Amino acid sequence: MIDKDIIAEATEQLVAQNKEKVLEIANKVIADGGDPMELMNQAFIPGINKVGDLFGRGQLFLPELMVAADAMQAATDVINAALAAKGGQQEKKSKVMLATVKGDVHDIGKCIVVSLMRANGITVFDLGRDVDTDTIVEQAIKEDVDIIGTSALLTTTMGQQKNLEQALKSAGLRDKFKTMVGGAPVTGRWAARIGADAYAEDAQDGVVKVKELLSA
Ligand code: B1M
Repeated sequence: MIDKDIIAEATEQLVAQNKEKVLEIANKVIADGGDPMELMNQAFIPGINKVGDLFGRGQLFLPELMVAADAMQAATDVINAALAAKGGQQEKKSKVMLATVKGDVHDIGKCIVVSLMRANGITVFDLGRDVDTDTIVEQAIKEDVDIIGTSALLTTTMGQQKNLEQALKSAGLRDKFKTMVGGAPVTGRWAARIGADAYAEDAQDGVVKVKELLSA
């Protein structure tokens, strides 16, 4: 367990957009053997959510949101490197493709999902962010993946997840792939409504859902 004062300090420094301090704390916690996902889930995600709330309420502006996002990205890089170092025997059988949908550049959460899946031995093809549906379908065929996962952080880009379902259906490919959706505004209801096979609330849930989909 990471000391609760360190957790509180990490959250506070992220909200204060202090990248240097955020990095210092992240590196120290990892060097001291702290759990990278505990630091992410208990400190940095609540911190960036607070930043998002302040931005949403007009108490913090876009330039500050961008500085906080940069600090969050730096912290995520440290966490992801620690997860990668933990390894994870790659299971060649399970192949997942992940992308943040077209029109959406939010990729911090998607990158955490990628890292945690890899740390759990899942082979992941990461297409990045702002990826259009045609590219997702083309690459899924090319890499012969089992699951296509999409992330959407904007209410205006969630529709891209529905477009993917429709594109797969029209191409006669819907049964070839399982689909999974995630992202802050995405819900299980949305997944059911668009016909996705699974919804994952966070990175851990993403790993669980991949395993469930592959054993189904
Ligand atoms: Co923006 N942004 N942003 N933003 N941003 C939100 C999403 C917003 C809710 C903030 C707010 O107003 N309160 C709001 C959206 C409102 C809405 O849609 N109704 C918003 C807005 C408005 C915008 C802009 C339009 C602002 C502007 O330009 N005026 C703009 C849009 C740009 C675009 O995409 N076209 C914009 C830009 C940005 C930055 C570039 C500054 C930056 C992103 C940097 C980056 O990602 N490289 C940014 C950030 C950082 C945020 C907030 C503050 C934080 C997002 C984040 O990183 N969360 C966000 C507020 C919020 O979400 N509370 C906000 C931490 C991350 C770990 O969580 O991504 O949810 P999350 O991922 C989780 C789970 O959702 C899940 O697992 C992850 C780990 O637990 N998950 C999956 C995610 N994908 C998954 C896929 C899976 C499984 C699980 O399987 C497929």
